[in-house]
Amino acid sequence: MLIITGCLLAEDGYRLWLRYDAVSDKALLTKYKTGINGMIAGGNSATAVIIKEELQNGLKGLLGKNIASLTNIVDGTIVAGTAESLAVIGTIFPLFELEKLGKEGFFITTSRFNGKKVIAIAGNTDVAVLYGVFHFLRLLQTQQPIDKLNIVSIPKIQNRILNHWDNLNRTVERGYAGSSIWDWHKLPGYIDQRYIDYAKANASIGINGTVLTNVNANALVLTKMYLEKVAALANVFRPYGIKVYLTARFSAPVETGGLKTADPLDTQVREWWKKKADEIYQYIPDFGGFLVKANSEGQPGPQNYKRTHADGANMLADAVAPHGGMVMWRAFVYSNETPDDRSKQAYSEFKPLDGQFRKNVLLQVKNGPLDFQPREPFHPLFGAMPQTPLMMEFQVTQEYLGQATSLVYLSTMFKEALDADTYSKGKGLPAGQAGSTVAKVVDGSLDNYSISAMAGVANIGSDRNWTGHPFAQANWYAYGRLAWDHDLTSSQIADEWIRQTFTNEKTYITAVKRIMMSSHETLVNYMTPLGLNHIMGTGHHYGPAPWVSNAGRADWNPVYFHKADSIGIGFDRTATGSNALSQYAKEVSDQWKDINNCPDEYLLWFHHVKWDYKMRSGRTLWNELCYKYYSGVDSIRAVQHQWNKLEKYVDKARFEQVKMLLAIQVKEAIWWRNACLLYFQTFSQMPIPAGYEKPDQTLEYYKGLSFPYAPGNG
Ligand code: GCW
Repeated sequence: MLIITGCLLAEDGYRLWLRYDAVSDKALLTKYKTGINGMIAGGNSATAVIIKEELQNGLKGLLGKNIASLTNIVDGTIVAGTAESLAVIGTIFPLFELEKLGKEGFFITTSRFNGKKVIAIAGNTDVAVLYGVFHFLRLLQTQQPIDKLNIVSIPKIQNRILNHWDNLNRTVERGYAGSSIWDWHKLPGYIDQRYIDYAKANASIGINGTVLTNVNANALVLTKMYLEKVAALANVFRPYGIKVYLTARFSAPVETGGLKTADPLDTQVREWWKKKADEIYQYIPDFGGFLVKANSEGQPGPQNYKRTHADGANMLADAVAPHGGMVMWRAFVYSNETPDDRSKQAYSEFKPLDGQFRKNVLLQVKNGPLDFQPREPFHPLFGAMPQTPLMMEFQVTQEYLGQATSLVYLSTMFKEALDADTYSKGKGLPAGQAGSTVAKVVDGSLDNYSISAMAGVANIGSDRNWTGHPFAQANWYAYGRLAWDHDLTSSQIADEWIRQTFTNEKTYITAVKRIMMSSHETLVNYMTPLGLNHIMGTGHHYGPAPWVSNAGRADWNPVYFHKADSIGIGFDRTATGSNALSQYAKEVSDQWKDINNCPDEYLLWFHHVKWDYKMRSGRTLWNELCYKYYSGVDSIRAVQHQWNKLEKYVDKARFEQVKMLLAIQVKEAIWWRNACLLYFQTFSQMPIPAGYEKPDQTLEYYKGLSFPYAPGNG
């Protein structure tokens, strides 16, 4: 029998990917142990203290020996610091080399100093060195050779931010992992260990900002009582290189400031925000700035006063600018009055405002034009506003992707958006040139943005394992790693994550990586194949409800999005329909406008397709739809089977958790398949092809299900 040390202990998932269990490969362990004999970490800052502790704790766990803090270099010394904090760093790395790293980049290099072998971890700031230390520990955790290191790593995006949709009453909008980790009531006096561990986990993947509060904002967080609490959190996060941001409720001057208006061009209002910003910076000198959801889904905004989004954003930008702060203004808007295709509205609203924003404003754009659906084409704003820094907003929490019960690795979905080619004319590229990817828009390289950022809506909560589903940790991890370097592959990231979170055992890694890499496609197949979208239950978005037609407004209804009728299914967004396609560069719309050319993935997103339309596969559309739904269920059943074979590689606790969750996921997949096909069949009037198992419930049964207390409902 195979004995795997370290993984048969009870695991509750709290340690995330920072477990630092003993290196299981004995030969490698011996190499590591002989190669690492001491450490010298420079500096006295709070960050420098963390660097020392992290190295010592990490190495103790991984190597099973205490690594002494030395004063003199011996063979096998880790030297970690900046040129200022540690002279040896300045000797090993010429200044011009260090300069290339900027504020956050790091080197990890094996070198010699006075004839002694050293492993040098260097950066220009203590936080950069901390990033390097975490990377070094990652090398050991993933059992990589360390005898010849020559690593240089510089983040491609400056601001790598988590967005918490956490409310002051500790509920979390679209949160599926318990309640908010921010215990506002006990702050500022009580500092939960979780805050420190949260900061550490984020720093280990390069996340350097956190928006503490929901974009559906509460003005109270900007009052003195809460600012003291926010400051306490900021103090915890600062040494880990993490800045705190808050959501700004646009009507705060009225709600908490006693003013009669929140008009962004009103002098009193502008003064109020300036004073508010000054006050915030007194509490939190390195406050990052504001995130704003305005004139969207009932949130107040400048349009209440007939002003533009630019007027609103610029007012806040002027308030934080003297302190070096920035404003992230969300592009997720769609109006009550506009009858136009909802997916077009953000572009229509913001594109004309290009060039009108202050330098410290970023427009925060969701990956797709609608709303975090399992699959969307990229948002047409990317590439369309060369004079405005656009930042990416991904949703890490799985609102529309199976919530807490589904194993879905989101990295492949994130990469799909980042790698998409906008064909926009970037500086230095002729119009229509391939290679103007969304990633290059976001990292600023295409249009020379002076600031760049990425946001991920967090999936973190008070559950012991942070994210509810043990595999949801991978999405937090992947988000951070991609924000640092969007060129990493999803497979690489999965590999790292599995090794650190579970084991370095090859059989396990290969099997689990395969499960993760296909998990998104599997979910798309059994939920929203061929470009379908937004057919989830109303409000909570749990489970299928394609039949709903009575939601508060037309464009909240699934029937609005799938448009099934006796002829076919899908939303015509070509010139004969809403012409949303015209918002993309010609090269892009040319690929998608012809029904025979459009990739299957986006077919029903852009076209209303006849039920008997002949697909690439040779099947009719109806049969293809059946095929997709059935293969989605088959795939997740196969995953269940594969997981059961991995029992011996996983600790009992997590093995059983995933096993139970997969059983739920299979049930939910069958529910999705049956409910959707039975419903769409009422239009197609075509049979589910022979050979497929028949739905075991009626459409009426599925329509009758209700979930009054489904979690995360805003
Ligand atoms: O997807 C929708 C969610 C809302 C959310 C909104 C947004 C915070 O259902 O809960 O509100 O997106 O992104 O603003």
